[in-house]
This record gives sequence, structure tokens and C-alpha cells, in this order.
Amino acid sequence: MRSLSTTLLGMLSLPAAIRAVPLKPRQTSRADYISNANAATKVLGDKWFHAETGLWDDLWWQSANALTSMSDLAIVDPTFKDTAISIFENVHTNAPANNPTNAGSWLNDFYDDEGWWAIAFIKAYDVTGNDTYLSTSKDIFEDLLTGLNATCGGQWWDKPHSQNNAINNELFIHVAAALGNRVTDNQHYYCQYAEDHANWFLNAGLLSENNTFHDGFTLSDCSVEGTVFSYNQGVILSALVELSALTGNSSWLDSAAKVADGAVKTLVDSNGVFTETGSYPTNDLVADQFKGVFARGLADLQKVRGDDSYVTLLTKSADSIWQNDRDENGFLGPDWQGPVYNTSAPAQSSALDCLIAAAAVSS
Ligand SMILES: *[C@@H]1O[C@H](CO)[C@@H](O)[C@H](O)[C@H]1NC(C)=O
Ligand SMILES: *[C@@H]1O[C@H](CO)[C@@H](O)[C@H](O)[C@H]1NC(C)=O
Ligand SMILES: *[C@@H]1O[C@H](CO)[C@@H](O)[C@H](O)[C@H]1NC(C)=O
Ligand SMILES: *[C@@H]1O[C@H](CO)[C@@H](O)[C@H](O)[C@H]1NC(C)=O
Ligand SMILES: CC(=O)N[C@H]1CO[C@H](CO)[C@@H](O)[C@@H]1O
Repeated sequence: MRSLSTTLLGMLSLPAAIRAVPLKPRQTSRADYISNANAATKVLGDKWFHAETGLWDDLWWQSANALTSMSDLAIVDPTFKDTAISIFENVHTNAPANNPTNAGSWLNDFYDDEGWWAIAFIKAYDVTGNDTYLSTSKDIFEDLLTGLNATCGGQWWDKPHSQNNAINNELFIHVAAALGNRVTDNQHYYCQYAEDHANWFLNAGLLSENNTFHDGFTLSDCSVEGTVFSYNQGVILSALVELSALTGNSSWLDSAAKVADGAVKTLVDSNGVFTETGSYPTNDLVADQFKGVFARGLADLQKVRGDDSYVTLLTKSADSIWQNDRDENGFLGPDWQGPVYNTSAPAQSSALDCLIAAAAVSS
């Protein structure tokens, strides 16, 4: 078929103006990304959301991230808002009873888990204006304070004080600054925590030679260690965007741009597709979640301190997900360059985050 039509084309004598039309594929539009994101969301819900537990695949902190994706989709696509609201209500009612380690509560032994839920309900508040969600996040923040004054600085990762990590500290800054931007009283309280924590975190020696953050400290001597994971480059972007808005001090965005540039340059494959270089190929229910967190943070930064390289990374990665990392049933895999394998709720919602981020930065 191909050779026949090529031959036929060659026989036609087309006017020069028509022949000159480039054969480049049409650029994916915002509407395309939104349509793709809705399709991916439907698969995520049909396959993994359990209305009885209020969780996706009964996973805990990953479900907080999936809930955040529902808000992010409602923000780029208002037609999704009613669906998102019904999901918020379901999760808010049903998930605590299914907290795997502390039934009946949003809290557990891990400050990062708590931070993910606080962010999820701040976003639900953004979509709905419903104070119940903001109150839930404020309550969680009070528990985050019990983890401060860790051995190597900042907040402990966990209540048994076994690790001193980056991710929970980034979430602490994000939650504090985001609450400061939304409360009507006590703004100073949240602002102080956010600023103090950011000043410590950015100067704690966790930044690598590539301007990307390592995973944490070695507790015995507070040396910096750990793989460079994508989510450690993402939460801090959202956190610093909130902090800059809260303080009116744009120097926080300079710090954010430095990390974003580092990640854009080093966490990609040779085709410019975003990659979890520290655990590639990715195939576990933890690391599967990470890349979407980065995409979300980069889209947040793009809104206030834009750079073409951010748009290119997000759209190229979203296009690759759709072309190379999607099976015939719409499942999206953990490696955005494909091929599809080990599909999971975290892989689906992480790839969804990239589709939504691409929509947010496209016209
Ligand atoms: C606010 O959210 C709570 C928790 O989901 C829900 O019970 C309540 O009906 C919502 N309020 C309004 C006005 O929608
Ligand atoms: C951390 O230190 C501050 C300042 O000394 C103190 O006010 C706070 O209670 C401490 N928090 C914890 C959890 O130790
Ligand atoms: C903005 O924040 C940076 C980083 O904390 C600080 O060095 C600088 O003094 C602040 N600028 C203003 C005007 O407050
Ligand atoms: C920095 O980037 C280079 C090139 O991508 C890579 O080989 C190196 O491992 C990176 N270093 C860290 C600490 O991530
Ligand atoms: C848990 C699981 O499904 N693992 C699979 C991940 O993908 C590889 C490669 O396709 C399989 O060999 C594993 O069984």
C-alpha cells in the first residue's frame, strides 16, 4: 500500500504551493492534551479507584497524588470539576478508615505521607472553595510540626526518627507556604515556618553538582547521600512558587529555576524525554509515582517564571507517553519513552500528571 500510494503521489503534478506543505506531524494542542488526560483519568478510575475505600488500588500516599491529579485536571478542564468534586467527597469520607497503618486518621508514621495528603486537600480547596478541605490540611500541618529538629536539620522523615530525607522537607515548605497563601488569619505563622525551612533546606548541602537534590542525609555523620530522584526536583518547585507568592520575594524563583534547569538538563534521555535516571527502567509502585510530581512542579513554575525548555520537556514527554507508552486499552506505563510494561495505578497517575502539565503549558 505504502509504495503504491507513494508511486501515485509521484505521478501527480501538484502545484508548488501544495507540495511545499511540510509533512511534519501536527503539533499537539492544549485541547488534545486535555482529551488525552481525560482518557487516562477514565482508565485510572475504572481500573483502580475503589469507591468503598476511597483509594486507588488501596495504595496510601500514592492515592494522595492521584487525588491531586484530579484537582489539576479540573483546573485545566472545568468540565471535569463535578466529577472531581464527587471524588474529593468520596475520598475525604472513606480513605481515613482505610489508612493501612493508622485506621481512622490522615496521619501515620511518615511525614512525607502526611504532606502528600495535606497538598491534596489544599488543591481540593482550590477547586471547590470548601473550607472542610483547608481545615484537614491545617490539621495535618500541626502534626508535621512534631517532626522538626532532626539530627541533620529540618524535619525527620518518620516518627521513629530513622531517616532525615529531602522529600518530606520539601513537602513541609510547600504545605506551610500554600496554607499561608490561603488562610485568612495566622498567615505570619505559616509564612515563618515556610521561610525558615526553605532557608535551611536550600543551604543544607543537599544540592548535587547538577543542581538537583539528593535524597537525604546519612544519619551517622550527616553527609549527603542518595539517588537523585525526580520527585525531589518537583515538590521544591511548587513550594518555592508558593513561597514567592506569599513573601513577594522573587529570589525564591531564582532558586527554583536553578533546580528546574538542572533537572531539565540531566533527567532526560537522548530524545529529551523525562526519565527517572536513578531507577531506570522504573517498575515499582513507589518510583512509578515520581516523575509526575516533577511534571506538576515544573508546570507550576512555568506559570510564573516561564522558560521554553520547560514547555519542550513537558510536551515532548507527554507526546512520547501517548505515542510510545500507551497500550491498546489506554494503560500508560512507567517509562515515558515506552514500551508499555508493568502498568500500575502510580504509573497511570504519574503519566497523567505529565499530560495535564503539558495541557497547562500549551495553547
Ligand atoms: C465540603 O466538603 C465536605 C467533605 O467532603 C462535604 O461533606 C461537604 O458537603 C462539602 N460542602 C459543600 C458546601 O459542598
Ligand atoms: C524544635 O525547636 C524549637 C526551637 O527550639 C522548639 O520551639 C520546638 O518545640 C521544637 N520542636 C520539636 C518537635 O522538637
Ligand atoms: C528575599 O529572600 C532571600 C532569600 O531568603 C533573602 O536573601 C533576601 O534578603 C530577601 N529579599 C527581601 C527584599 O526580603
Ligand atoms: C550529573 O549529571 C551527569 C550527566 O548527566 C551524570 O553523569 C551524573 O551522574 C550526575 N550527577 C549526579 C550527582 O546526579
Ligand atoms: C510485577 C510485574 O508485573 N512484573 C513484570 C514487569 O515487567 C517485566 C518485563 O515485562 C516482567 O518480566 C515482570 O514480570
